[in-house]
Amino acid sequence: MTIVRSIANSQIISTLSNHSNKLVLNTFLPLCYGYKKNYYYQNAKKYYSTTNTNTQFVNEEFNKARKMIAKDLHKKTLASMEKAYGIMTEYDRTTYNKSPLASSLGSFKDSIDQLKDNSFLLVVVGEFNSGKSSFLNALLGDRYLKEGITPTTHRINRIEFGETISQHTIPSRLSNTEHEIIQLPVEWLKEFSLVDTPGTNAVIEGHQEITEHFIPKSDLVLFVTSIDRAFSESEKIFLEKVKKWGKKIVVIISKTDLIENNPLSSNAQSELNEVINFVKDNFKSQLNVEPMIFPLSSKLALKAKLELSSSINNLNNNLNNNNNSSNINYNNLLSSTSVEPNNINNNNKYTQKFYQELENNINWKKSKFLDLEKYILQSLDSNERVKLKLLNPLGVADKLYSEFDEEYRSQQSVLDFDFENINLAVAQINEHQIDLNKDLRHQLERIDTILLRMENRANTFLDNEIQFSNLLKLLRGEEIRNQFEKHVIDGTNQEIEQLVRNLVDNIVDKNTKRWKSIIDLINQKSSNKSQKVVGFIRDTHDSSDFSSNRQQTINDMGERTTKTLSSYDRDNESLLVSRDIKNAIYQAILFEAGTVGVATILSTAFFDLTGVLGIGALAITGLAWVPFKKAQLKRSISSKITNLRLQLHDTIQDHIGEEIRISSNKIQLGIQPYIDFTNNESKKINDLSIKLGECKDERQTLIYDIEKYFK
Ligand SMILES: Nc1nc2c(ncn2[C@@H]2O[C@H](COP(=O)(O)OP(=O)(O)O)[C@@H](O)[C@H]2O)c(=O)[nH]1
Ligand SMILES: [Mg+2]
Repeated sequence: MTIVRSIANSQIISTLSNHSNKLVLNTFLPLCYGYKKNYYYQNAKKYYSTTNTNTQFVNEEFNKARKMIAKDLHKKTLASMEKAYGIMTEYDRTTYNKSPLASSLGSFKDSIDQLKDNSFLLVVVGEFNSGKSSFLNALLGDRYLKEGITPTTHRINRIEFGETISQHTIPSRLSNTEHEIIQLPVEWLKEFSLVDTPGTNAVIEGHQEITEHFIPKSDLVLFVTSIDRAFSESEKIFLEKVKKWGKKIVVIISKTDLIENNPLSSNAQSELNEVINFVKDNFKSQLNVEPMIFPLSSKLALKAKLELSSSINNLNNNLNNNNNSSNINYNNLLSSTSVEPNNINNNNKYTQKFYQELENNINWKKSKFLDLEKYILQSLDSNERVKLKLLNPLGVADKLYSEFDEEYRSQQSVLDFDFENINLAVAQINEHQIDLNKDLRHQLERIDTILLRMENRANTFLDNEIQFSNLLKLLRGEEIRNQFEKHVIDGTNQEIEQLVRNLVDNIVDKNTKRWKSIIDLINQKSSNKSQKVVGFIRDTHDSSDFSSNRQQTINDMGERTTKTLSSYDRDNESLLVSRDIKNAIYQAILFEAGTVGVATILSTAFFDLTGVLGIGALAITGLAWVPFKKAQLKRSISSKITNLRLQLHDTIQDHIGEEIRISSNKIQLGIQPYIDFTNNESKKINDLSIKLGECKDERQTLIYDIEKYFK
């Protein structure tokens, strides 16, 4: 009502130029939405109902119910769309590489905002020079938009409601250009916003981007194609994009007067039909839709409206001159804040007069513009608009859902690779452990051999030394003991030490090699995929950790683990091990604490011998003890060596076995970030898929309801 009141305000009226008078006259009447809706709407409907028998009058109650349903569906659609937007934005935010969804998300947001906005966004698209601006001028009734090639036609023009005619620019959100905002005091613009676009094949960079930006937002797309080059290749490409946003497209074939005025054209109607069929067929085959097609001439339509405006003014003058009380004054008509019942007829008469005048106008008839105005006024009634408005974000959402499905598939295939890599790496770690343990067993066998040789040496020593002829030497325990140490024991520990040192070296070398082979395997397998990979580990609680994407993770863990693996101090470690071994050998054979060592065994044996000799029983049984003691010593040494073997096995198993476990763990820990990363990614994408699955179901239900209630 504000417009009406403000126009009623004489001050504003006086500032309105003739220009705006014409504007309101030519646009307000044919498209008298909103203001005194029932009155004008019914008038218009009655008017159209005489020409269109299909018009249905729906009963009031039904309308009321439908309004409530509309409100409810609006709420539900908004909630579902905002939920989906939230889910996808979060996914995009936590994705290191720019996700392919990023570009569509802005458009999705726009379409949601458009649902919140009350106005119905009609976006006029088509190639440069196809007649878009001229069409809007014809619709608005005057030349508000520049036609042809001028600097402003390079800009997006948004036409919206304003209390007075005004024009200003606002910077574009997407590019360096500006948008032209044209405000007109046209009542129906309270419900409609119009967007005039520069053209889909505009030569100046950035236009296409802007044009495509407005498409996702639009509630309805009016596609203008010129009759002299209808449905060109570039139009086809453009329309495919429009269709992907799930938009309803209405087709205008412009400049039909060109055929009629063509002196070479013998049968204009059949030529026109040909073009219509061509466009229709192409839409069907290329886009799989059957659009509404309006062939028209904006040039003739505007001409007719401009002619009419002057004749109405004359009519007003006449009426005012003849009867001032009739009140069918153009300005008065618009300025009525309420339409008194006794005025209705006059106004109705006026409306009718307007259309009759237009109908009688030869240019208007020829323009075929009426069909399109009827479509906007009548067919595109509030129900249809509710439906299209609700379907707008749902259509855009569908595009995003399919883009997500695409993303999901590609992510899954990368993750499959990752899991395969991880399995291979884990298998390698197991193999590594088996391999090292095999080496360990092998070295233990060699230690056994060394000990066996020592036992043999001990036996030989005992055979050679424990003899009656050697009695004196035997009695000097220290000497025999030194000899035993020198001939039997010495060298054994060095040999074993060397073996252990080799074993440790071997582990360190094999660790490094194995790790390298695991990393190579992961890198090599990943390199094919990593370009496409949208992977990362990002702690959502710690926004500083933005650097670790998938490749980074792999690189980092490579370096880190190589370092920890080579940080193993092989010299120190083998020194420790060898010290243990040395102790074990000497303790077992010679100085074993708490048990009887070799030396003790020997000296005990010798003591026994000397004891025997000392009591002078030498001749009797003494010598008979020698072989017996020798055998006893051999058995004792053998059992000592067996113990030693077991002890060495234990010691080496403890040290080296532990080292094998530690290094395998280090490798396992090395790939852990990659495992975490992959699990994390997998969980994220699957969670997203589940959540979006719910949104998809909601979308289906909503579409079903919208189609059901707003047929
Ligand atoms: N003959 C004829 N010319 C038209 C018609 N509509 C537009 N034109 C002309 O086509 C050219 C491009 O029109 P314009 O509306 O600026 O196209 P836009 O670039 O799509 O906005 C201008 O020279 C217009 O005068 C029409 O219905 N008939
Ligand atoms: Mg233009």
